[in-house]
Amino acid sequence: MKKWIDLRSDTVTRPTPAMRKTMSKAEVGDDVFGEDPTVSALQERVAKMLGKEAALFVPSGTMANQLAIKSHTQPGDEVIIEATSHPYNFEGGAGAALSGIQFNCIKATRGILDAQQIEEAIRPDDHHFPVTRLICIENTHNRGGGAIYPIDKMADIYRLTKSKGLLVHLDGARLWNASVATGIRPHEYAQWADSVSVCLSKGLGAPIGSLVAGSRIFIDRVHRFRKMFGGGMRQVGIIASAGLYALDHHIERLKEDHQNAKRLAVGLKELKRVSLDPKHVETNIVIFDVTETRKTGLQIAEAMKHHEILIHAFGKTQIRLVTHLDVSKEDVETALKAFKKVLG
Ligand code: TLP
Repeated sequence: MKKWIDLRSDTVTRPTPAMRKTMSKAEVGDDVFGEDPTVSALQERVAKMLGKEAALFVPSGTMANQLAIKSHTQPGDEVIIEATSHPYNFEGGAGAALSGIQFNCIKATRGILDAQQIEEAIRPDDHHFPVTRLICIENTHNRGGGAIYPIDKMADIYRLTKSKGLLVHLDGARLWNASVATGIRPHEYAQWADSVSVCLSKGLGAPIGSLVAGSRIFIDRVHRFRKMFGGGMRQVGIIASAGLYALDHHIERLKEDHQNAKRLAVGLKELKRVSLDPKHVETNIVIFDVTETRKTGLQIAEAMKHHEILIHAFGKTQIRLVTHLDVSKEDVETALKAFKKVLG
């Protein structure tokens, strides 16, 4: 049977045989009682990698972000965030529904805000206004085409928030990609945020799992809200072991995904009616515009299915491709040939 090439997201990876073998041997216990040794090991490992006092294992990146927002804010507070960010656009309105916050969305090129833009958005201390409490940033930035947050910008934002008594949450679902691409260690990025969420089930290839990290006091609050959100899990050492395996074996290889994404971008650039700049492809995400093809993203996605390739239409005129563990160099060449037929 021919294998479909799935470029829709790095969430589609399947656990490798070696990962499954590790999972089958995992030691487990009831993690709601704090008795799962594998979960505890994963939490300690990730806290250490991020240079934070503690970390908590949760089912998804969405829950990780929303627990952070809930734990940092009070209902009625305002959270400053970039307009195309994940927590604002792709988490089902959870910020309003679960934390009663409102987002103050700022537009920024490729998702990267700078301190000055944030400073201008911070509300004055006046009872007419909501209280600005939290800044959320995303590294890498999904809708920004996998853009890496320059660490100097993160540092400037963090320093600004400290001078104003505010907090920073970093959505680091793909922080591993940023780290591998730049050589900057995860804890070096994480020092510029009060809390960080990271995912194991995207580029790292685990079937499930994210973590929230921060100070011990903050993680105690997150733990309480995880219970409230129904995210307390029992013998989940089975899945935590997949996460530990991924941290050991699947971080360095993200470089291959980045090379594959770059190759896709360079190949697509050769097609006349496609608009993208390969130098903007810094990690494993390629977003390009198809307006000039006079076809919609959805029509192109349908046409690519005839070549057994799955892609993601973003709005009417954009397409997103994401490279990952289950996409080889050869798959990329096959995909480029198919794009040539569909768009050339
Ligand atoms: N992103 C998914 C979809 O939800 C769009 C994807 O295919 O890219 N933060 C960022 C930056 C993300 O990209 C995602 C997932 C999440 C958080 C949420 O993670 P999950 O899907 O585990 O809730």
